[in-house]
Amino acid sequence: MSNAMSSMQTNDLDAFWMPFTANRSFKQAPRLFVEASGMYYTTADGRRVMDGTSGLWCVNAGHCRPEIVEAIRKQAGELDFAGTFQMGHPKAFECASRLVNIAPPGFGHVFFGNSGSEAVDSALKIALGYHRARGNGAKTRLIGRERGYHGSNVGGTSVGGIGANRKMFGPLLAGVDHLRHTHDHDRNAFSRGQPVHGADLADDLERLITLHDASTIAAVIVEPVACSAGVYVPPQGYLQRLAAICAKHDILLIFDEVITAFGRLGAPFAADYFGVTPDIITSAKGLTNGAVPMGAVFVRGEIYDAFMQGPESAIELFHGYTYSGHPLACAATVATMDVLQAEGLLTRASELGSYWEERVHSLVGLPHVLDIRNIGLIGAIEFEPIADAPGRRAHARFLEAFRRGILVRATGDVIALAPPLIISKDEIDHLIGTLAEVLQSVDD
Ligand code: PXG
Ligand code: PLP
Repeated sequence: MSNAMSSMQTNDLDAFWMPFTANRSFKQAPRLFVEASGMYYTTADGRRVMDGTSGLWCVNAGHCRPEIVEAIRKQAGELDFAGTFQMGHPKAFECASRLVNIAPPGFGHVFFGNSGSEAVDSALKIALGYHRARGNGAKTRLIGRERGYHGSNVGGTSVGGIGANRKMFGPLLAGVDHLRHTHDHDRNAFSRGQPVHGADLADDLERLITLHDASTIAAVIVEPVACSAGVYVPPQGYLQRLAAICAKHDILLIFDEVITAFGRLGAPFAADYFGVTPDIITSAKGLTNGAVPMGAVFVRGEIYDAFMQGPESAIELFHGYTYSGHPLACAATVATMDVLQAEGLLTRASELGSYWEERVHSLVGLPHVLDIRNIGLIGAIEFEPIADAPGRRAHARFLEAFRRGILVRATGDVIALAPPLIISKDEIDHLIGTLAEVLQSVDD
């Protein structure tokens, strides 16, 4: 028995208030991982479970990659912590330089936090500060989108568009509004890649501009592919149109690429994949391959330059975190970029994409399947909801999949898939084949 397993038996599960979890039912029948390697987790009772979700969409290069583990280990023994407020350490600068080298053209500067949520709140504050620095202090409204997920901090929750995540917290930030979501089941069900219908939904921004006036709007934040709420792929032309409307009205466009950055779609960033250039890009997760918490905000040169005014001795941005550019996170990021680049993982999803698409769509016709969506190495299977029990159908399939040795993610009535980018075709067959058995076997 491993140490981790024996200590679990003496552990009390009560103290840890788990995030986004049904704590009481989990603690009655816990699902615990104790080890991981490559495509697989090992459970506390010694079973191997194939990771169909890259952890929580973050372990893009596979688990416990020796190069990343070693870089973290070395850094921890060499320089455990050094702040980055009026001080610095070389790894943070090396890390930032590496990142801007793979970012889309024009994104020459990067700000660090510790999570996607912090990246989002940083990006929103940078957008507000940018307009103010240019004398447009009335541009303070923030626009999100229905079904968007931008993390759990107050700013991200406010621009987020998932009702369940908002309703227990009251009004949140003032001056926020939301675009319509882009999902159109009737016209786009079973689309392969980007749906054909719905570019015109970007015009919903014109409606909000009419309502609030562009002179009050600072930024629009959207996920290029809305993953958390159930995988909504942008209709063809939608992002281009949204970017054009933002540019016309001096509204900053923020792409929240916490999931899509670092290869998930088959290009380094979704901005590259869709050929649309936002003003700010948020990222996290795959940045460190999930091994150390880290978030990063990429900004275009004009944005950074707008802050670099006034006396050179003055602080330009009154914002930051104790752990902005933490040495361990920076070491993990540099090692992750080494692995992603050496193994071609930033573009591997484009090579596997059509195989993946075929296999994911092979689930059509199985019981209760209402829709199937895919892009890059992301897949989603949506089920007809059970009346009065939304989400139960996907959750039951998630549990049965775990029992059969594959990890998938249930969100609402959707099962989402996003395996590590190292997955082989045989492993795709195993993942989808097992999921097909699950869909055939659950009787509800
Ligand atoms: N923005 C986006 C687009 C995200 O997907 C965040 C911000 C917040 O990141 P942090 O690191 O603060 O969690 C996310 C995170 C799921 C799932 O299963 C998705 C996320 C997190 C946990 C679970 O869909 N997305
Ligand atoms: N709360 C208190 C009392 C603090 O002193 C600090 C940081 O100095 C924070 C919150 C913010 O913590 P962090 O910088 O880790 O986000």
